[in-house]
Amino acid sequence: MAIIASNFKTNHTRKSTNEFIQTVNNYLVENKISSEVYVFPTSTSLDTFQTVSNFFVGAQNAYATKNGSFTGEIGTEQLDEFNIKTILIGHSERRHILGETQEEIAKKFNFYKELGYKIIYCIGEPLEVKQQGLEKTLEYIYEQFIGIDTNYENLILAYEPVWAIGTGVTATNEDIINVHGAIKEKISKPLLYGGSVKVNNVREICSLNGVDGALIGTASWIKEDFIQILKNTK
Ligand code: G2H
Repeated sequence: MAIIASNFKTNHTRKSTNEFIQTVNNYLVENKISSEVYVFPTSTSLDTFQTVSNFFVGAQNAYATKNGSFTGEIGTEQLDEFNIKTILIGHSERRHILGETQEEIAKKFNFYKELGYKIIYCIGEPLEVKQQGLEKTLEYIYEQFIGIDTNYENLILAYEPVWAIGTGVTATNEDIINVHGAIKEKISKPLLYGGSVKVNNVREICSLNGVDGALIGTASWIKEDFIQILKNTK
């Protein structure tokens, strides 16, 4: 059974999010889809998911706090209002654009772990590291596990090579198999692949050894495409 997750990033309004989820939810209700489906909308649309039943909704980000003075952030007091118990942590855009350090990421991980949240934890190397070969790539990735309890029961991992994110360049099957195989030897958790997964390659990627599903950005933002992705992986 594949795990399929859509990361909206900074896309969709409340109106279009609502249309998306109603259409996807209807499709899931009417069809026998065995995939475990996750959607990560923007924070401003988290409440629009209160009427759906057939998939999990998660926060793309939240601070390691219940509430307090953290301008621009949300905490568990806000997530609780919408019964959100799933969170994405360690996404490359938060690491590389928003400047989150491994220490901050580990703190966030441990905070949400203590509360029992399902965590989708992202790891992945930039291009200059990939170019140094598999050994260096794995070294870099293992550093992204510092401070992270990889035995946590509600943990799903996502390998997202930075050079493949939003670029249209998908990792090769060999890249994916090598990295997933190495991670799986050390950590026995579901492991998704992310990075330019598309309607026409999702089935093949999800069938590779060591791949338990996909975390998808760009190709999942149009509801018809996301439904096609679900069809291709059911
Ligand atoms: C990787 C992925 C979703 P995209 O960030 O997390 O995005 O599919 O656009 O590469």
